[in-house]
Amino acid sequence: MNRIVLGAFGALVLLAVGLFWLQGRAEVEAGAPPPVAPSPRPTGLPSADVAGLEGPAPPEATELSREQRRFFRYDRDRDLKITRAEMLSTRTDAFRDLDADGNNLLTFEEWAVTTAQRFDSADTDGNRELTQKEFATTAPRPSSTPRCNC
Ligand SMILES: [Ca+2]
Ligand SMILES: [Ca+2]
Ligand SMILES: [Ca+2]
Repeated sequence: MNRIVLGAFGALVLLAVGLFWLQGRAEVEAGAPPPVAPSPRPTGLPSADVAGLEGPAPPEATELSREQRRFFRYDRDRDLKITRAEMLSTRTDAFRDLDADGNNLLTFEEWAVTTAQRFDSADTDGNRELTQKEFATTAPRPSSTPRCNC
């Protein structure tokens, strides 16, 4: 008999807790602000009245002076100093073109290669001398573009 009373009492306690929980939840929902209605979305393209307004100027690179450009042509590592090697490096390709055997020494024959080749091509009989007729073939060709008489 005690068990039945104790079970009924437990069921009543659980029922009371459930009612209390439901009532509290209902009060929280009643105290909440009403839901905000979503604002209507604009249907047209966005626009603004910008008459009389001026935006900031876009960034621009500063123009280097002619002397600065010449300086940076030599200053390969951009340390704002030109070493002797940097200054002479512009001549390296031309030197290597002349140094036919690649020994980093320039003989007279290597240095005068253009003239030597011109002599060899003009010396048609191969006797290591040029006649007037052979020498005439070494004359520079007239330029196809007219010279300016400015
Ligand atoms: Ca440098
Ligand atoms: Ca050489
Ligand atoms: Ca000859």
